[in-house]
Amino acid sequence: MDGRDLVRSLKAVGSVGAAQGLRTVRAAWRRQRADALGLTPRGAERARVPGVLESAEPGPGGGTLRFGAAELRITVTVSGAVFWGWDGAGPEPSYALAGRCPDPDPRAVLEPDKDGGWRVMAERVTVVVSRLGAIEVRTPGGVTLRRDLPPRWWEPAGGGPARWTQRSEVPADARFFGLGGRASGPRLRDGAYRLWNTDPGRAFAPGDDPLYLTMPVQWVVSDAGTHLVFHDSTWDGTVLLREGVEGAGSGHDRAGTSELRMEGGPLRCWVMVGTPARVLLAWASLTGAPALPPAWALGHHHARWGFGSEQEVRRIVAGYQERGLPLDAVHLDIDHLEEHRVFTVDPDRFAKLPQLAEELRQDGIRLVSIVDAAVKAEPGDAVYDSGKAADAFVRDASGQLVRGLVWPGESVFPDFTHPRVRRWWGRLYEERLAQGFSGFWHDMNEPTSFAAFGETTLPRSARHGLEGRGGDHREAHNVYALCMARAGYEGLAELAPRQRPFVFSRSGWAGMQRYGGTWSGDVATGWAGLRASLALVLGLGLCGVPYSGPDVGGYDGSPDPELFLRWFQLGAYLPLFRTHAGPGAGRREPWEFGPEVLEHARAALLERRRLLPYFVTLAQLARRTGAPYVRPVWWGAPEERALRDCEDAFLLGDCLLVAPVLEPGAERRTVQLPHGRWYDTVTGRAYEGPARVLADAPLSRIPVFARAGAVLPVRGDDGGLELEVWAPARGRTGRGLVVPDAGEGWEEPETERYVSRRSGRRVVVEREGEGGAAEPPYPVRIRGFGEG
Ligand code: NBV
Repeated sequence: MDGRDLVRSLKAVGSVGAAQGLRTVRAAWRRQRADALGLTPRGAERARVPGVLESAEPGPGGGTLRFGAAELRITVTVSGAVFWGWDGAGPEPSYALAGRCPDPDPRAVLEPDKDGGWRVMAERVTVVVSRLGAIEVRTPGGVTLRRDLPPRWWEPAGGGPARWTQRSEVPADARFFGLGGRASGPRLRDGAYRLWNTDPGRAFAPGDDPLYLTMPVQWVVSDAGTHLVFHDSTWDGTVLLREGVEGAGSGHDRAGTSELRMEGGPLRCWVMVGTPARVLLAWASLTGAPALPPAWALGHHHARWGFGSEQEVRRIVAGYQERGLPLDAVHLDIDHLEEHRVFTVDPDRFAKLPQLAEELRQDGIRLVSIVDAAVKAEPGDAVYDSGKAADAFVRDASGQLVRGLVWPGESVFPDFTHPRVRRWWGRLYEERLAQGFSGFWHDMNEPTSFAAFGETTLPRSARHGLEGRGGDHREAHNVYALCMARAGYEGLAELAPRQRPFVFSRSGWAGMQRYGGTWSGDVATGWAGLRASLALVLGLGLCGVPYSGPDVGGYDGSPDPELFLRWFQLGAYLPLFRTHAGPGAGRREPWEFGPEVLEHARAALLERRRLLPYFVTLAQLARRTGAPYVRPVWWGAPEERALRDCEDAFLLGDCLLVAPVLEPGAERRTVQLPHGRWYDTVTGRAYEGPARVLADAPLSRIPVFARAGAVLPVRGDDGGLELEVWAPARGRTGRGLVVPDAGEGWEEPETERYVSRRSGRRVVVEREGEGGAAEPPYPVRIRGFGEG
């Protein structure tokens, strides 16, 4: 958004003060840019490559290899993940790691390889290093999954951080995924993907890159196997991807390539190899278990920028209730704040917020508050005053506070990379809790500042604490939101110790799942935006962030009834199911689109409510195993190429396959089914996979398939838990897991395991336990029986 657009939209939402503020801050911004340019110029640079291997020294889990001009340390850890770092880089300190680096695997040993190279052999992976510093990751069977060419550094002759490039080759048939939230995914085609969290400044669509949440986390899926590679540097960078080409007939294969260019930071990486489930388990054990959302956060959320008043909130809630539409949370955007200041409430329009919150809570509806990162720079503003006293705000190299322009006008930015500042910020949520809020929606934390010129974030020379190490914004930028999420999460856990915090954040980085989830930001209203919103959820899930979802209906425009409904139907199967839009956009209440849409939206809402126990289980399993709720259809069979290339369907846990309608006018669609029997959950019709089938997709529903044998927990008509069991194919068995709702505290309920099998003309379901199989403690409903 440029300066003029901003003034227009500020006026549109009634923020004339902020609009005037923009004009006065522009000049200051011009100075800030000059300061950004004031970073020591890089000047002449010298290129360096590792040189020739001179010596090798075995150590725990691997060892150290010394080259003529660089040193490489390799460690295989007990979690099966492999670490390597150049030039003395170790795994710590790291913003991504959940705790200390896992212990080295004592069974992994460094030993000589052929041609003067060395290798480390571990249970699930072999790493081979050539005498010039190329690194190959191989399966235990010896098939190459990735080959990193020797890296190259560019070092400023006058000193300062080195830039570096790492070029890698992957099998010709490989597909790339991940890199955080990418609108053009889930399969990342040839192109440049930047690693710099960015507010695109307008509603985004496929092709807009980067977005709010980038991560140097890459998945490579090929016939030979699956691996995740994480380059643990928070600096700005770019990944250039090029898929390979397989030689036709007698032609040669052209390997796929991934080239990472980093502006700085250590050259170190982690690699995880195995089935997708194993890879994410290793990733979650390294970077932390996903925070568990409370059950209400797995229901339906309704947000809007511009509810305007308590009366309006009540009116919307009543609209849901009168029509029998389930609603679990209402989100208040910046318009409920006093002059858009963080941690305030507009006393006129939201005079009795705690009372409203209590009323809603009685009806089973929670209030969620937006929390922006920036603080209005105005003496007298309580947050500003206390932050100033706590020396909490980002300064420039000369010691001046760095100022930007955000919704409240001229603003300053807490330095969340400082533990002391995180503690200060965390305590501010006390005010939100007193207002009755149950959840928190972090925004504008890339961080974003509306600049009239150049980049809309802080100057690169801005100083940050970086956990006491000190550094500038080039290093802190990408972890700013991660640290804000940590501040909020830890603050809330301390303020309300009996309650699990519920936080989700627009921006973030590797490891953010420890504190909460995210949403897809301002996705453009349109069919392309609908497609992008699924790509984001899938990509983020593979990067370890299982809880996310789009603004259903899109953020900016007015969806036609069909688009709204199709988006709503998709949203009903995504972890965060939220309708939301910005000012000037059409409304997003389901009854605004005519009676037919209302009826079908109601069906989607009721189905979501019925599936709530399944969502609760998926959330718990994500916490325990790292597996996202929403998984690519290749999750169980990454070697199946047709599944790798399927981008328009997803698995919801182990039991369901959801095939949303992503184009206008479709009344049926093709669906790529993985191996096994699948039932259309509405017609009960059975299909045998692997197959490409044509499924009915009338306006009333999107196709959803259940895996034969699946046992899934659902909510019965009386509100109690029931097991829905899809008949296993003859001679086969099935299974399912149930984790009962833990409430809002920290209790960790046990995972219940169920098996299903056929016995003559019946389907038998049993609970597995130490004392043998037992009757399930819930009513059981068998589906799909008789079809095959
Ligand atoms: O707080 C206003 C919006 C919010 O509705 C949206 O969800 C965020 O992604 N916010 C962005 C700031 C507006 C930027 C144009």
